[in-house]
Amino acid sequence: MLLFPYFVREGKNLSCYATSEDYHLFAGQFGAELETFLLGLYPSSEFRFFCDNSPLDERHAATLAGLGVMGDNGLFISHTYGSFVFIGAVLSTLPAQAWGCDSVSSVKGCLHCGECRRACPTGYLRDREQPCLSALTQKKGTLTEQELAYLKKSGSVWGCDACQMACPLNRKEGKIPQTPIDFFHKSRVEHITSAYLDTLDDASFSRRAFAWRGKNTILRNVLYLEEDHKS
Ligand code: B12
Ligand code: SF4
Ligand code: SF4
Repeated sequence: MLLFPYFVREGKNLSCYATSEDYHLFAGQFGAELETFLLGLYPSSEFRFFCDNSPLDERHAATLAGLGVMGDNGLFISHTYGSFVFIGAVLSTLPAQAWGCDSVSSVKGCLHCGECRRACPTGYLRDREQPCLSALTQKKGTLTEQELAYLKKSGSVWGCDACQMACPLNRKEGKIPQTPIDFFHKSRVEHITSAYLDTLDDASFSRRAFAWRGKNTILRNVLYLEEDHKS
């Protein structure tokens, strides 16, 4: 299991994870190089890298690997960078003993302090009948009045970080540790407007993490909040 810390700064109206270019671009390139490296060491084995697309629950696997704890906000919280980490995995035909990885850690929980539940803008962490705002901002089509009310309350056009910003395990000496990975410091956008989306050609748009549901989905959210702001 591998972790890619990504926190630089909080986004103004979008989640931190989407402020740089799409992390799948970084992880994909990293994973391809790692597979080649491992194949060089063990030519008769097979290696396959995953990030966000593995058949495993990546949060659970990272906890079993001893890299951190499982948070009540549903996220994996690493010892060093908190929950602002993307999780990667390498699956291999090489026996676990050959990696020195033949035992697993016990799954440990977080502080159970309840800060994430209190901060959750839709109440999803208190009542699973409510939608998670992150999923809601990524939902295609028309949103209901209730869903639009959640959008308005949060002001987010993409993703949600409320349960992570509230979590005390994400702060070391009062600050959220910044990522040392250069990729996440470049090509940043921390406030999305319809004018900004207009400036993106198809190739630039496709390199953003908010592109995967198509332009209409994020544009719907942006236009709704811009209209609401005017009225
Ligand atoms: C589908 C998906 C989503 C969906 C569903 C989220 C979810 N919680 O599963 C949506 C679009 C909502 C989403 C949102 C986000 N995601 Co996402 N997502 C995934 C994906 C692709 C699969 C997850 C999965 O299998 N879910 C299955 C369901 C059943 O899991 P679950 O809903 O958590 O349910 C379990 C627990 O919640 C628990 N449970 C059940 N009832 C209750 C009730 C309470 C009160 C509690 C506390 C728990 C609990 O039991 C359930 C079964 O195990 C993974 C990548 C992967 N392959 O693992 C990334 C992944 C989990 N996502 C990630 C990220 C970064 C996010 C966001 C932070 C992005 C953002 N800022 O908006 C948010 C966080 C939302 C949250 N608090 O969970 C990272 C998480 C990194 C980390 N440190 O943990 C992952 C691992 C991707 C990656 N490779 O880095 N995601
Ligand atoms: S991402 Fe937002 S809406 Fe989803 S569980 Fe966390 S705080 Fe709640
Ligand atoms: S805010 Fe508290 S309860 Fe929620 S994940 Fe962090 S430590 Fe756990």
